This record gives sequence, structure tokens and C-alpha cells, in this order.
Amino acid sequence: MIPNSSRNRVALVGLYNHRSLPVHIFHSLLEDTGYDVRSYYLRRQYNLQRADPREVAFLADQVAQHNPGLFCVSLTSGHFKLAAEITEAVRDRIPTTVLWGGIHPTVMPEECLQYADAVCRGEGEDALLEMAQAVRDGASYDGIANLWVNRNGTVIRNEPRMLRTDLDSLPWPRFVAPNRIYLDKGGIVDYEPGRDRVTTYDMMTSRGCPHSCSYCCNEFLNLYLRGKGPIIRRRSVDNVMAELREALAMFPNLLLVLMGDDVFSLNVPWLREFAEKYAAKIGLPFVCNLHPNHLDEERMRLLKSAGLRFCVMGIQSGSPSSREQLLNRYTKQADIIRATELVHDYGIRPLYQFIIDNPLESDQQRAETRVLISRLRKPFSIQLFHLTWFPGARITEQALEQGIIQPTDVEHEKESGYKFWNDVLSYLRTPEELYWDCSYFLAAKLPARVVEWLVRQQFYRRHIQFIRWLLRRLPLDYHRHCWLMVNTVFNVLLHRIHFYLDIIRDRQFRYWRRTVTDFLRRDHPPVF
Ligand code: B12
Ligand code: SF4
Repeated sequence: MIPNSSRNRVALVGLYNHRSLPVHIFHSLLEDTGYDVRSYYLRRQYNLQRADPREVAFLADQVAQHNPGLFCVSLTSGHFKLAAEITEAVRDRIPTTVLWGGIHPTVMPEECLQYADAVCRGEGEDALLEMAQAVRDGASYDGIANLWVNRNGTVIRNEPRMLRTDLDSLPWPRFVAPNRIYLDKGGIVDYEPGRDRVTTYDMMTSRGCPHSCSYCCNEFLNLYLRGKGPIIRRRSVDNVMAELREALAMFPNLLLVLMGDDVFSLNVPWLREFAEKYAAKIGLPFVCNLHPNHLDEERMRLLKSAGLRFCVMGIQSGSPSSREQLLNRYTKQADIIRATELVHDYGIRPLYQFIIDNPLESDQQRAETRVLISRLRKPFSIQLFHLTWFPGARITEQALEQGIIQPTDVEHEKESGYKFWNDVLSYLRTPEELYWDCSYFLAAKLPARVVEWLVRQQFYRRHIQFIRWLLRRLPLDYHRHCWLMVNTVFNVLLHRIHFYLDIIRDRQFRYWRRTVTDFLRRDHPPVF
């Protein structure tokens, strides 16, 4: 039985993402609606160690002290087991209603309902507000759209609601504000160490992606939400500018804005307005995700003029057959080359991402990836991601059906995220895996002919550990990184100078306007 004093209290938990956008947005939303909210962020982004029982207990103790009537966890698949442990630890301490949300409960609701009283499938703002209100009023939450509810062992499956189109009406995250509690190694830590030391800002200007790649959540979401309104929605440029202006005022030393949108360049008219206003009002370098299918001369020019310095582009495989038949990505080889040429011509530093360790790919298809990498105009960086078997993804279903993987290989069981953050070129990789890893990195640095010759040599296969060792140590990119740093610092300084000049100009203008107005208002003796 939840005590009356707790009904107005809500706790939110974000896992391995101290800047979790949903959790920070929900915090603002609930706070603005009058709830007593606390949010807890267990470990920071890209941390690799799994939280131990001591940390889980510490988090549960913190939550128990607040004693919320509604306890919410936001989770991706890799953190499913951790979310279950935290929830059980909290339930051991206090009576509370448990709501889970995020991509994993969206895809695997029934499994999550073994631990949560309700799960939110899809977007959470409205469902959460209604659930918080129901808990506060002691009313039933059984019929809330988007929620699946465990009512005494029976699952109540509510329909998804229409998608929220007016994203401007949502509050912004407030990363540094009271009642946001950052936790690590069994204690409270300061991940956002004062406003002056925050140098990057995470934001999203849109929701949804028109593509349905077989390994990505959007394939599931696009099917599940069909008929529920437009999938792709974007905030107005003015709303984005207002958030960034507030961010700049709050964090005066910001160096870079990280745009998390799935594909940033989708809408050209929006981009035109964004480019003009961002350059004039914000002017900070930013980084965003681009897709080869949505990039042309005009978009690139706009992005560059806005302040794009770095971009991330998913290519995933250099083999057209692998892209189309396995990954469900319909991008022509020529479009990839054209997009990367554009990025190069406009002086943007790209990071191209590829998916490796796909057991459904043949060696021939992997070799095509190597050839494509070596054909891309240098310099660029590459990032190799292991194919992670996310539940509900089409490629996972396919591999399960074919017996290529077992249910224990699927991410919520395997928790590979803890071990697998960019461990390519690690000594733990097998010689066969290293053969491919190293050849991709070499292809990003050396001419195609040299790489193709090298990988055919016995020496290459026999001494692959030595080549791995060399690749990890040789600062092949050293001078470019230095140049990039200098470039960034220079841009930031320039931005600061403009900023202060604007203030001075503004003050001067106000001073002269006041002087002239005063002069005109005064009673002057006649001149003659
Ligand atoms: C931006 C992004 C990132 C950014 C996060 C930036 C930030 N400051 O938060 C970065 C680059 C850091 C990142 C990292 C990772 N990401 Co990521 N990321 C995304 C992306 C593109 C958008 C997520 C987002 O913030 N959306 C905006 C917010 C407002 O919405 P949302 O998260 O979708 O949540 C909505 C609903 O799910 C629901 N909801 C969410 N939580 C809760 C909780 C409650 C209680 C309720 C009621 C509702 C609810 O309401 C929200 C708003 O309506 C998604 C793909 C996508 N399009 O969704 C992948 C995605 C979430 N990432 C994914 C992965 C795998 C990762 C990493 C593990 C990658 C890695 N190898 O390190 C890490 C893990 C991060 C973590 N600990 O969660 C996967 C997760 C797949 C899965 N099944 O688990 C996704 C889905 C992409 C994919 N492959 O399909 N990511
Ligand atoms: S383009 Fe990117 S975000 Fe969109 S479905 Fe494919 S992988 Fe997901």
C-alpha cells in the first residue's frame, strides 16, 4: 500500500546515460506539472563496467529515502537485467508502483511485465503524465493508451496513441539542476561538474526515421506505429534556437553541440531556416548524423554554413547485396561515393560507421566493404560496430530462425554492450576477426592497391597480432587530430569574440540611443 505522502513523488532512473534525453525531459515535464521528482543516473555514457550489487543497493537506498509513489526506469535492451535488479531492490525497500519505458519495454513488453506493474510502449510523455496522475489520485491506470499493464498476472494491452506532432510543447532537459542525482561506484558523483566545465550539449530536433534497417529499432517502430500519425516530426527552428540560447546562457563554455537525430538532413526547407538562424544566433560547431540518401550539394552547403564541422555517416557495409538483402538498406554504391565526396569537398571531418562480425555476410561481401573503404576520399575516420542482436529486429529474427544464433545471444540476455564498446583491434579478437578489422583500418589509410596486395600476403595473416599492435600504436592520424583541435579552439575563440563584440555594440548602441533621446527630450534654449 503506497502511503498518501508518497503519491505526489516520482523517481526516474536512467542507466549508463547521464544525459538521457527521455529521463531529463520527463523530469522537466513532471516538475513543471507540480510533482516532487528526483532522477537518478547510474553510471555515465560509454562506461563499460557492469554495476555491482553494492551500487544497485546504494541506488535503491537513495530511492527509498525519497519514497516515491511511482518508480520509473528508462532502459535499452542491454540493461534489462540491471533494470530488473534495481526494481527488485527498490521493491524490497518500499511499496511503489513500477513503470518501465524505453525501446526494450516497447519491443519486449511481456517479459518486462514480470518486473514492472506497467510498461510504456512507444513515446512516453503523455502516458507518464496520466500514470503519475492516476497514482497520485489513487485511480486505475489500466486503460492508459501506450501502456501494457500487469493486473494480477493478466496483461492488459492498451493501443498506442496518436503520435505527438507538436514537439515544441515539450520542455527541454535541464541537465544541471537540483534533484538530478548522478551515481557511480556506490556513491554520488558530479558528472556535470558545474556549469563552467560543461563543453558539449546533447539535443534532438526531430523524432523518427523514414528507413527500416533490419538491425535498428526504427523498423519495429515504423510498423508498430503505422496509422498513428506522421512518423517523422520536427521541432520548429525557433524552438531549437531558444533551447540552445538557454543552453549557452547556462553553460558559457560550450564547445560543441551534438545533434542526436537519426538523420539530420531530411527536410530541406527546415535546414534552410536552421542554417540561417543557427549561424547568426548560436554559431557553435556542431556534429550530426547524415545518411547518403539524404545528402546533396544544397544540404551540404547549408550544413556547412550553419557550422557543421564533423559528421557521422552510417554506411554499414560496402557490399550492395549485403546492404539490400541483409541490412534492408537501399543505398546505391554511387550514392555513398557521391555523399562522401561532398562531405570531403566541404571540409567536414567525417566518421563513417560500419557493421562488422555479421555471420550472415560472406567473405566476398566483407572484401567488398574493404574495397569501398579504400575508395572513399581520405582523410576520414572509421568506426566498426559489432552486429548486436537486438530483440525484435528483423535480422535477429532471421538469424534465430536459421539457427545462426541462440536466444542467449540476443542482447537482453547476452548484455554484450558492457564488453563490446569498440573493442575492435583488441588482443582478445580472434585472428580471423583481426584479419578483417585490420584490413578495414588499413583501407582507411592506405591506397586500395597497397591494401589489396598486403592482405593477400602470408605475412599479413601470420603476423596479424603484430599488425594490430602497430595499428593501435601508430599515431596515423596524429597531425590531423592536432589540426582539428586547433581548428575547434580557433572557431570557439572567434565565436566568443563575436559574442562580446555583439554585447559591446549593443551596449554602445543603447548608450548612444539614450544620450540622443535624453538630448532631444531636454528643453533646449533656442539656438538663435
Ligand atoms: C541519440 C541516441 C543515442 C545517444 C544518446 C544521447 C543522449 N544524451 O541521450 C548516444 C550516442 C549517446 C547513444 C548511445 C547508445 N545507444 Co543510442 N540511440 C539514440 C537514438 C538515435 C535516439 C534516442 C533518444 O534519445 N531519443 C529521444 C528520446 C526523447 O526518446 P527515446 O529515447 O526514444 O524514448 C522515448 C520512448 O522510448 C519512451 N521512453 C523512454 N524511456 C522511458 C521511460 C519511461 C518510464 C516511460 C514511461 C517512457 C520512456 O518515451 C521517450 C520519449 O517519448 C536511438 C534510436 C532512436 N531513434 O530511438 C538510439 C538507441 C536508443 N541507441 C541504442 C544503443 C544500442 C545505444 C548504445 C548501447 C550504443 C553503444 N554501443 O554504446 C549506447 C547506450 C546508451 C544508453 N545507456 O542508453 C539502440 C538501443 C537498441 C536496444 N534495443 O537496446 C537504439 C534504439 C538504436 C538502435 N540500434 O536501434 N544513443
Ligand atoms: S537510417 Fe539509421 S536510424 Fe534510420 S532505420 Fe536505418 S539505422 Fe535506423
